[in-house]
Amino acid sequence: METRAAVAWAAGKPLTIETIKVQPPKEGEVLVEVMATGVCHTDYYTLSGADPEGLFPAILGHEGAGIVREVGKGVTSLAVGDHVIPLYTPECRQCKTCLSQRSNLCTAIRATQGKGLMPDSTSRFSCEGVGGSKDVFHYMGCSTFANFTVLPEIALAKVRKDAPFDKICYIGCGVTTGIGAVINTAKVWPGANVAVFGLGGIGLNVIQAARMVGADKIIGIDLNPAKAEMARKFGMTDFINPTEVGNDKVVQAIQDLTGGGADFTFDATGNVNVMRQALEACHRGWGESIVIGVADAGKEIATRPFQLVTGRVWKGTAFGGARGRTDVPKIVDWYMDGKIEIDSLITHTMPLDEINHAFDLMHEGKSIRSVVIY
Ligand code: NAD
Ligand code: DAO
Ligand code: ZN
Repeated sequence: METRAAVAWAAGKPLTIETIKVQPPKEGEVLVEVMATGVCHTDYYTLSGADPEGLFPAILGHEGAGIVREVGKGVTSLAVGDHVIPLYTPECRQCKTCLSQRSNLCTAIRATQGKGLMPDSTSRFSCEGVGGSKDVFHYMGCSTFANFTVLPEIALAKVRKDAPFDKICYIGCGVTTGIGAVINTAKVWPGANVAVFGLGGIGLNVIQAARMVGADKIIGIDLNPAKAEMARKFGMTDFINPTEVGNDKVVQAIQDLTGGGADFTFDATGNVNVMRQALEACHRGWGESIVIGVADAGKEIATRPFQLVTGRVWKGTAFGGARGRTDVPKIVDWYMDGKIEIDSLITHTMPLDEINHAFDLMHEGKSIRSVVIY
């Protein structure tokens, strides 16, 4: 079939809207009509060329929601008409990692997904370019910047049909990452003191989850004071602007507010110096720091080992530790039941033709999340 897609032809070049060909789903695969997709920093990171694993040409996008239009042979858990959220972290329920129940990093299709291909090592996308038709790579196994995309069955969470696509697409990455980091990875307890570095699309979801589980102090840290207002609405109790207090005083400021350090801290900036501050702002003996931010290629983290010897714990989280097919439908329910807020985080919507504007808004710090509605 043919469909419209925003194609990334080369690093550093804007996406262009093209008519592409999509091959039908093969065994174990599903054709999805994408109804809405968020535009996330990770899409831009790859488009910019900074991602050493970025492949071109590709169809980016990994934060979508849509409807199953066709199922391949052997698909049993999904049927035509089901509403789904694509998962860049699949859940096969059969690999060593899935069976262990210790991690969400399913390995079933990891090798081919990382190469921009479907599990049989081919692409379902092609496009006429200079010099004829070219195969186009998949991205994070999702490619939600195409109106129709193909995914393995194990990379789709089936969700309720009354949930609005233009809101729940954000559960495909940002919401689940922030909320899952609190609930699955840190397991923040009621009454805990929490500090969140970076009050963007991820940090705000960390804050709302911390409030949901009954955290006591929820301290937000951001260089941009304009971020404080929204963060307060989501549950932030105290704000620290490193520029105002002095960057070298941030850890002390958190220790002062919490009587010795936070029980849990979260990095949602991707800056390795901030990751160090977050670790060192943890309470001696038990504080845990969760790295959510993805640092630029080649960056390394450092602290004095004595910080760990004296009981602080450094952890990371991918997709909030969520097992997508199991946990994502529950998060959709939380949204529909009013337990979590999404609407006000989606600050901009646009048609596919204007997708490059979403990147402009991101860089100008004007958006929390932009959503493309097909
Ligand atoms: P964002 O740009 O919306 O928010 C980042 C915030 O950090 C901004 O408000 C910015 O002002 C603030 N900031 C930047 N430098 C700072 C500093 N030195 N001190 C304090 N605040 C600072 O980004 P986002 O969408 O919220 O994503 C945050 C990070 O999470 C990114 O690195 C992204 O790649 C990563 N991420 C990780 C996962 C995962 O599964 N681990 C999933 C999605 C995104
Ligand atoms: O299993 O090794 C693996 C790959 C896991 C990929 C998880 C990606 C998490 C961070 C990506 C952030 C953006 C959306
Ligand atoms: Zn698995």
